[in-house]
Amino acid sequence: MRSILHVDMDAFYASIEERENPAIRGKPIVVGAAPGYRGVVTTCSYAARKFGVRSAMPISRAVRLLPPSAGVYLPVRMSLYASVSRLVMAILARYTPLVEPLSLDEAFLDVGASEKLFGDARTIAERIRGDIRRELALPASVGVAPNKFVAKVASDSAKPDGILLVEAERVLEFLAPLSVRRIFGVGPEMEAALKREGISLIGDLQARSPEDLVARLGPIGATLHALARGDDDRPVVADHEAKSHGHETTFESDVSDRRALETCLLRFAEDVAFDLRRRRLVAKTVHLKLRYHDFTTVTRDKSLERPVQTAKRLFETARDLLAKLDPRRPVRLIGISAAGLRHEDAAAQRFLFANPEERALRVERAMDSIRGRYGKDGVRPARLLEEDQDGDG
Ligand code: TTP
Ligand code: MG
Repeated sequence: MRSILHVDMDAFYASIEERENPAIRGKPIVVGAAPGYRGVVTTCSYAARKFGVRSAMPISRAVRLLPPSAGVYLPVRMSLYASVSRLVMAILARYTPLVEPLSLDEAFLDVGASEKLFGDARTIAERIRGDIRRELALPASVGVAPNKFVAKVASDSAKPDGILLVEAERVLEFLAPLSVRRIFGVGPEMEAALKREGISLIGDLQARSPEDLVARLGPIGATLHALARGDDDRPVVADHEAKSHGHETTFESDVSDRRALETCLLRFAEDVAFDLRRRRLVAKTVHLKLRYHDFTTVTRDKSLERPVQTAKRLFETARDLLAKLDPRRPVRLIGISAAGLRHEDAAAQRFLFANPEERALRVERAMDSIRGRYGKDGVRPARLLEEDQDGDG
């Protein structure tokens, strides 16, 4: 029996806005287009949902349900939400390498192999909710079930700020009273087609034979029948399958200033390192790529004695590689990537990281959490800030 978690943040963008501004806490919050303009509600807080406001609703309709005098209307701040998302995913990665993000605010986890280490699936779910609440001051809901489909339906039922465990023996009775709309892919049209067959609840699907459903609905009938019975053997596919991870950029005009190139490398190293830590990976090799003004491209790499996951070490290594190249040739593109990726192993971590790396790692981990609170630009090494003040950011 597998143990699958579906973690989904509650009213994600609205909860972040609420966290950022104590003055609006508890008020009905709508994130999306500005009142009086065209556009839709991206999301809204549960307090706003009481007024009937929903995601994807035209903002004009939201304003009729919830006048701006009674609620708080805010624009979307995507980069803030994305940086918080990275921290949410980093918390999830503490409990298993098998994390499959579906969007910024939700992911599946297979925690079967983690139970020895962290406790049973429910305990892991509680710990995750606790970590997210404590470290990010945000609410999350978690569904726990034998497979993805049931876990996702369960997290939906647990909302807001809840947890729901559906044991294998209870899957059928859990699903039976729910609307067929709770099955992903069943939209208004399919709902109407099912209704014509006398089917409105998942239990109605359970009561039919798969042959009957296929005869009436076509091949989709078989899928609906399987899902209605809670049969779903899709694996959780982790997002760190990638063999290397990097960043590169092409300059608008060629650059021959060494310092500017280094600044660029430092910035990329930060992003790459942040991502490595989020995915609980360490890198054994650093690659540097340069394309010169004449389009000749050179790559250099260096394998490290001990795997790294800090911007400091990635940057130093890339800078050393850069130092060996001809400083006079104007550069058109520069890139850095981390390769030889492997999982940071909680137990092995102690001896894997050399001391200087360990110190840098503590500092950068601390920066990760500030980054989540204040967005990517909340924290930057002093050198990058200097650069920004020069108007060169
Ligand atoms: P959801 O998880 O669907 O919604 P939510 O987190 O706001 O609320 P809840 O899960 O508690 O029901 O989506 C996550 C974020 O994705 C959401 O905060 C805003 C964004 N989003 C869109 O941009 N467009 C959409 O149509 C939806 C539904 C969400
Ligand atoms: Mg959500």
